[in-house]
Amino acid sequence: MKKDKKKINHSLVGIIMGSKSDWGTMKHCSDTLKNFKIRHDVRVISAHRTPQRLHKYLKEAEKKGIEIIIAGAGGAAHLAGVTASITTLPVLGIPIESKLKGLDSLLSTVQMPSGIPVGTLAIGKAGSINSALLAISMLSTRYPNVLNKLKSFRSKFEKKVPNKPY
Ligand code: RP5
Repeated sequence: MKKDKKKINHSLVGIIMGSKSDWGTMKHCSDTLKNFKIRHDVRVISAHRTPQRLHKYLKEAEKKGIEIIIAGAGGAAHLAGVTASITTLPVLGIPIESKLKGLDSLLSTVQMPSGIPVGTLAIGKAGSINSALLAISMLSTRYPNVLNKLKSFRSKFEKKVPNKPY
């Protein structure tokens, strides 16, 4: 169902990350959403360090009208998977770079057994930016103003690519 042009006064996206140390990566996600003027909130929530905070946050997120959760975590990165097991909101996962260059984070996030999906993006900054762009794309099917901004972004993006490599 398309949303009308009424101003949206609540966050549409919730960004969560396992540690404050993930912010350097997750900031790119927040900045991308800001560029599209998509309201979002940002929290440090860990699946293993603050499990109660995670449950409380997701309960409130659903009530507050958040539509998509983006979860970044590194190492044994189960935050996105645990989040997806608690909520029916779509969950996008960002593997954070780690001592193993993020390969551990990637496999921990992407290898969900069938039944509880996590839409996993690339390791690090690229994944962080793309998670925001994917969330924007998902929102664009319901919010015509978001669709217009996305189309304009894509058109500018294409123009930035040079025709020749030299
Ligand atoms: C994970 O452990 C976090 O998502 C972070 O990427 C990693 C390291 O956390 P810190 O030790 O830096 O707090 O849970």
